[in-house]
Formats: sequence, C-alpha cells, structure tokens
Amino acid sequence: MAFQTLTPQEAAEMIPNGATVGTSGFTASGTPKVILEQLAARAEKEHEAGRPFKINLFTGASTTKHVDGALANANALNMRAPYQNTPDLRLRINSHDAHYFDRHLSELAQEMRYGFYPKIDFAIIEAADVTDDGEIILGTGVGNIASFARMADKIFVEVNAKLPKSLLGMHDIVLPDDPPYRREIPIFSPSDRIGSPVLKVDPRKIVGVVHSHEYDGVKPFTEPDAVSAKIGSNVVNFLLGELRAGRIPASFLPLQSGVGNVANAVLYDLGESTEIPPFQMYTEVTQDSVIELMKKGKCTFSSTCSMTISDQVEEEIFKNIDFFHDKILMRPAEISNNPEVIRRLGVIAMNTALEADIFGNINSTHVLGTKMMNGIGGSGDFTRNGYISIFSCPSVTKGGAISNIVPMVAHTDHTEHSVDVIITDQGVADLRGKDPVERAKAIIENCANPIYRELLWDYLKLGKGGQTPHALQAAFAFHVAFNETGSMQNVDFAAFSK
Ligand code: 0RQ
Repeated sequence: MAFQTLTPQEAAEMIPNGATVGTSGFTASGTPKVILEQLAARAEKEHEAGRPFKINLFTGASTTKHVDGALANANALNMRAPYQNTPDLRLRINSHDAHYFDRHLSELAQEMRYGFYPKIDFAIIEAADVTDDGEIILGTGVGNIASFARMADKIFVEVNAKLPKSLLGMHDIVLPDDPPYRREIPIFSPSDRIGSPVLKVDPRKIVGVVHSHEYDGVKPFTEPDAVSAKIGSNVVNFLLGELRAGRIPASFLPLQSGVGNVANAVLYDLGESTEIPPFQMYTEVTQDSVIELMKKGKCTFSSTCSMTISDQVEEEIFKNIDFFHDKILMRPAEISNNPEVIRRLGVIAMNTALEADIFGNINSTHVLGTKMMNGIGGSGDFTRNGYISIFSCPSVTKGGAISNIVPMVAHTDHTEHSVDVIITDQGVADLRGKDPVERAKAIIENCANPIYRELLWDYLKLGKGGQTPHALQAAFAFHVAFNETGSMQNVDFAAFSK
C-alpha cells in the first residue's frame, strides 16, 4: 500500500479545533473505530489546558461509544447531524452543549453538496481494503461517505482487519447528479444494482491509513417481551388481512422496518407465517432477525444501508459469505432511503412512535415534547412515501404512568397526512379514508390502553367542533399531569369544561 501508515493518535493530531468531519457507516456498522476516540482524548487535554476544542460531525446515522459516546463525554462536539442514539450525546444535545440538526437521512448528503452546511474537511472511512489508486472496499455500513469523501480535503482510511476482502460485491456505490442535472434512480426491484462495488476516492487526498481490529459491537438480538410480541402479531395480522383482501399483491411488497424490539418481533412473526410468501426488503438497516429469515428462505433479498448485526452474526456471515453475497446490497443512505424508489417499489413502511395522538399525528423524537431521544432517522423518508405507512408503539409506558396515545402529540414528526395505520398491543387503527373524528374513534377504541380510554373520550367531548375538534386549553393536559403528578392518569378534564 502506497499510503503512509499512521497511529490513531497521529491521525487525531492532524484534525484541528473547529474542523468538520464526515464518517462512513450507518448505525454502529461501518463506523470508524479508533481515530475519533483519540480525538476525544485530545479534546479533553485541550480543555484541561484551557483551550477550546470541538468539531462538527456528520455521519450516516447513529454511531457508537467510540465516536458519539467518546466525543460527547469530552464535550468535543459542536454541530452534529443527522442522527444519534447515544446517552452521553443525548445529554449534550438537551443542554445545547452540542447543536444537533435532526434531519431526514435521505436528504443530508445532497444538502451538504448543495452547500447548505459546513464543508467537510476530513472524511474518515472504515474499509476492508484500499488500493493504491483509491478504490475502497467498504465495511458493514455505507451512510453518506460517498458524498463526504468527494467533498473532503483530506481522507483517513481505517482498515479494519476483522473485515474480509470478500465483502467486495456487497456494496452499490452511486451518487446522483445534483439539480438541474438529476436523472431517475433506475432501481425497479430491490436487487437492481446501479453503481460501483467499490468507493472510488482521489488517492491524493488520502493522508494516511490507520489499522483497527474490531467488530461493530452491535448488541445481540433479545427475545421480544410480551408487549412487543403482541404488537408484532397485530402488525402481521394486519398485513395478512391486506394480502387476503388483495390490497397487497399476492407476490407481496418490499418491507422497511426500523430497529428495536418491536421491529424484531414483527420480523419474527412474518417468518413464522406460512401465508406470507417469501419477500424482499428495501430498508435502511438489516438486522439479526432478517439474517435468520434469509437462512429460512423467507427473506430473499435486502437492499439496505447497513448490516446492523451483532458481533456473533457478523462473524457467522463472514464465514459463510458466499451464501449472503447475492442476498444483501449496501447502498448510500441517499439511495437506500430514496423517496422516488420507495414510492416506485411500493415499500411497506413500519416504524416506531414514542406517542401518537388521537387524530393520527406521530412523535418519534421528543420525550414529553422537549427532550431529544434519538432523532427522526429514516422514518420520515419511508413514512411519507410508503405504500402503507404503519406506526407501532406500546399502549402505555412506565407502568401505565404514560399513555402512548395522547390528545395532541407534544412534538410532531409525522403528520396525520402521512400515517396510514397505528398499531399497539391493544389492536389496529386503520386510518385510511377516515376524517379526524373517525380516526379518533378508531384510535381510542382500538389502540389506547383501557386505563386511558375514558379520559381520551372525555377529551374528545371537550372539543367544540371544527374539522379537528381539539380543546386547545386541554390539549397537553396528559403531559402536564405527568410532569406535575408523575402520571397521566391524574388528568382531570372536568376542570377544563367549566
Ligand atoms: O425509556 O429507556 O428509560 O426505558 O423511551 O422506548 O419502548 O424501549 O422503544 O427502543 O423501540 O424506541 C421511537 C425512540 C422507540 C425509536 C423510538 C421511553 C421508554 C424508554 C424507549 P427507558 P422503547 P424503542 C430506523 C428508523 C425514530 C427513528 C426511527 C426511534 C424509551 O424507534 O428512535 O424510527 N425512532 N428510525 O420508557 C416518554 C413516551 C414514551 C417514552 C417510550 N410516550 N413518553 N417516554 N418512552 N414512549 C432506524 C434508523 O433510522 C437508523
């Protein structure tokens, strides 16, 4: 290899205060492991010496304790986009130490190219291999690195010895031209390949190669709890009903599914159903449960931005890579989450809400309306453009102190105009074709927990008409009751009707 080998410390020394850094990867997968952790250590030393030190950090999605965790802990992040899920960074965001720009994942890269945000100074790329002429075999996640690498002045490559070179062929790297020259994205089936198997960068920009030796550290899949399992079976029964009614074609449609317990439960139940035919995914994360479905022949292909899989499954895939090679294709977020393609393919979007309101609006990001949880991620890309857009959540949280069905969401990520179906452990509210009052009746009756149903009916009665009969004086009474008394059950609507 013609490039200079650097230690992580040497690479970190080259990144100055105020720099803008873009990394490869999407979730933990494909995220660089060693340079930014050293940068965090350096920031701590600079802060101890009384000097300011912060960087702007752009990624594909969330990262890991080695990146967001370490940098947040060192208070070394200024601007951060487009998604995160790290407890330490959450604290920095909610105290405004870090300025978080929570953005649809499909949009960030193009908007960076348009010049809307700071220009990328350094790109850090995790790789299985890099050739002297700058051809890079990426790891288990792509994210926005194709754009970052094009914009960056300097590139570091972290060659991870855990990644086999046989990953070559599992990526599809392409950058759309920018308006007014943009053409169609010619993906007509999830498995259509439109780009290059390698990321091509200008080798003159590679300032050094750093070596790492570590799996991504994704936590293994846990068995769904009873509530997630019930939500999962409600989702699958809903899909079966659509299939039987002919509203989903007999050959089925590609699926998108978020991460977490509920998503795993849904995928598990889909795998168990003999009536649902083998299907494909057009999604942003391919997790352990999808790998299981592939082994069973139930999921035949996954177009994705990352393999967000536990270390154990990562090892297994690398050992049997021939089996998975033609079943998984990792693409830039701009393509994996592309609205044009999602709408063309008829992707069924399945995402998770923190809370839904009785009229069908969704809050996925802000706990009690103010504190950032993770971010919108790719949920908006898929919800707005999906064939059917489903949101699920438990009917109650924190032992019943919080109702996940509320009169009005305290923050709106997905509006009633994009959400088709809401599903909880209690049941399914199909919102298609319904006006706001009809929606409210379906959501209260089918999705709210019985301990909150009467309160929600009382709220609906408080409204004094209009297309969406909110009683504005009481719209956040659930949230206020929780903040003041520790439970939404203590709300008293009688006080508002006087
Ligand atoms: O708190 O951790 O203190 O127990 O929120 O809730 O039920 O464990 O849910 O892990 O599935 O995450 C929406 C956050 C759900 C996630 C969200 C509390 C609850 C718990 C977590 P504790 P659960 P999940 C794919 C697409 C947006 C991005 C997205 C998310 C904690 O799915 O980030 O969809 N989605 N991306 O107790 C106050 C409520 C609450 C609440 C739950 N109503 N009020 N707290 N909690 N409901 C991925 C990518 O884009 C990469």
